[in-house]
Amino acid sequence: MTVASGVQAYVGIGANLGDPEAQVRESFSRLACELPQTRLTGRSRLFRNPPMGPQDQPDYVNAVARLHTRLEPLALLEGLQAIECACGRERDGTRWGPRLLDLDLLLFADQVLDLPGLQVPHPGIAERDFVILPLLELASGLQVPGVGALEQLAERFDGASLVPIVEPGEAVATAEGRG
Ligand code: A4P
Ligand code: MG
Repeated sequence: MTVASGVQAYVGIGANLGDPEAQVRESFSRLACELPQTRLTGRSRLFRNPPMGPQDQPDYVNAVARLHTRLEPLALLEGLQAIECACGRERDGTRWGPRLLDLDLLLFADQVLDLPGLQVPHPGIAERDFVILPLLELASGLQVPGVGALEQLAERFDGASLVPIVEPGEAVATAEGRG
């Protein structure tokens, strides 16, 4: 099933087992290559941050991807779950438990959906600094349907618990700059 001219969709990426940074980077590549009728059009920085929910689990690395897709929402979710599986994600039923890779469909155009197995905007989006602040890097001016203006949602967070992960190339540039 496809949406004729295509729409913008945003995907929240999270990982806290294995090598979370590598898995998040790999998921960007997979989002770019493995989803039919879909292009990766933006990627936020990666942020390390403490777990929301049970605290006896490692820190997370989170990021957000922007897609342009002609898939219908449920087909896109299916594609995201296939990528989670390909990256070794196993579901043991633990709510907010540790994971190799989690891909959440945050937003799909300006749609509000409450379907069996798919709620959009993703529930809890407004309470999560690790979603709202990376999203802001890709979508300033965005209205989160049924929730509010992204800029206003972001004002509630100081970003103190989100530590940006420096790209390997950036680290070299900084070191050279000091020399
Ligand atoms: N589902 C419904 N709507 C959606 C949607 N918009 N996107 C259904 C994706 N899935 C959606 O998801 C459970 C079911 O939700 C799916 O079968 C799908 O049909 P899941 O990925 O199997 O389970 P989950 O992710 O453990 O559940 P949940 O409650 O969605 O967890 P969250 O909200 O993803 O939270 N702390 C930090 N710092 N960073 C994190 O990324 N993530 C979690 C998990 C906990 N703590 C975290 C982080
Ligand atoms: Mg999930």
